[in-house]
Amino acid sequence: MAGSGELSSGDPRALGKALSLLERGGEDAEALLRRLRPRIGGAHSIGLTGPPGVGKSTLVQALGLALLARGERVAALAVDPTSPFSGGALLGDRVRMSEFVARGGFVRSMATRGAVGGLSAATADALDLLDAVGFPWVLVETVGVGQDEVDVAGVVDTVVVVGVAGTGDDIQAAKAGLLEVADILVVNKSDLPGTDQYVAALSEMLELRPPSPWQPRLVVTRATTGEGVEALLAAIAAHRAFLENDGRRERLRRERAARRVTAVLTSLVQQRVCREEDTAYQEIVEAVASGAVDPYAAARQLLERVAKEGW
Ligand SMILES: Nc1nc2c(ncn2[C@@H]2O[C@H](COP(=O)(O)OP(=O)(O)OP(=O)(O)O)[C@@H](O)[C@H]2O)c(=O)[nH]1
Ligand SMILES: [Mg+2]
Repeated sequence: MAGSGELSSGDPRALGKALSLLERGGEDAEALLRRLRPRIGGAHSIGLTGPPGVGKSTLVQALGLALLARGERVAALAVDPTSPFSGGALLGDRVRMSEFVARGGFVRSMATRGAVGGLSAATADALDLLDAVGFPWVLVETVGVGQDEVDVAGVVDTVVVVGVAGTGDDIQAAKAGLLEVADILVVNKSDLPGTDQYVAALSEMLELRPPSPWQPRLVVTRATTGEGVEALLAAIAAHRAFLENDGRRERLRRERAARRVTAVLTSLVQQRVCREEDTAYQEIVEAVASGAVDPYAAARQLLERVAKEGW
């Protein structure tokens, strides 16, 4: 992509184009990431996840505004695993984030598409780009409580799981394993009835956890008025400081690198080996379907064939 060398956090149009390029994937995307690589490493990313409608976008905007008011540059990514569309798709979010954008915040929506390595890989690429162009803070909103959200949580530095009182969503989130990956738990809509009891129940649950080097913080917010947002920023700062200790950030980087390589490798192998138009592939799938060959032997045969043919 011509001119990508001049990509900067102050040029939303060029950034939007570059993010679209990453989303599409392919050689140009890889070349862009390669060029950006030396500039990566300064950003802190914060994932906000939780059930639909709990106030994640409102909270992202409130956090974004608080950071902008401190003179920081902030980008927000809205990742929607359920939508095949991107760019302008999450119109609701655009509206909810209009003040953030008016004050110089950068917002972008991302969708699943067919990214090599899946949604979490695409998100990791987008985070690299936003990091490299100089955003010190990147906020990532992910909608839902499924495996995609848990995967996306694995690519951000600080995971904030957002819930509200009285919906039973907490049980759903616990089932999906989201509470396990939370660095910070937020109870939003503190103006709703039942908030105190919900907070008490969550605190109890946190106390019952086995001790760990980082004990998840619990923060109560009212995103629509900004109440509790400073406390949330303080909890984020505490988690960030925690990561800087004892080489934790380096270890995290290493773990993530391993996961990313594995995700990309898995996709590449699948793309090369499992081609629906390939008759040898079709035959072996048929053989498994009819019970003549077991799936393990089939997979090994396919791998061996490609290894012989060359990649
Ligand atoms: N009463 C109350 N309403 C809130 C609060 N925070 C957000 N809301 C409202 O809750 C609704 C949903 O907020 P969003 O920020 O869109 O929630 P979301 O979690 O991003 O929703 P999805 O992206 O659809 O999952 C909006 O009408 C907000 O104005 C709050 O603290 N109190
Ligand atoms: Mg939202």
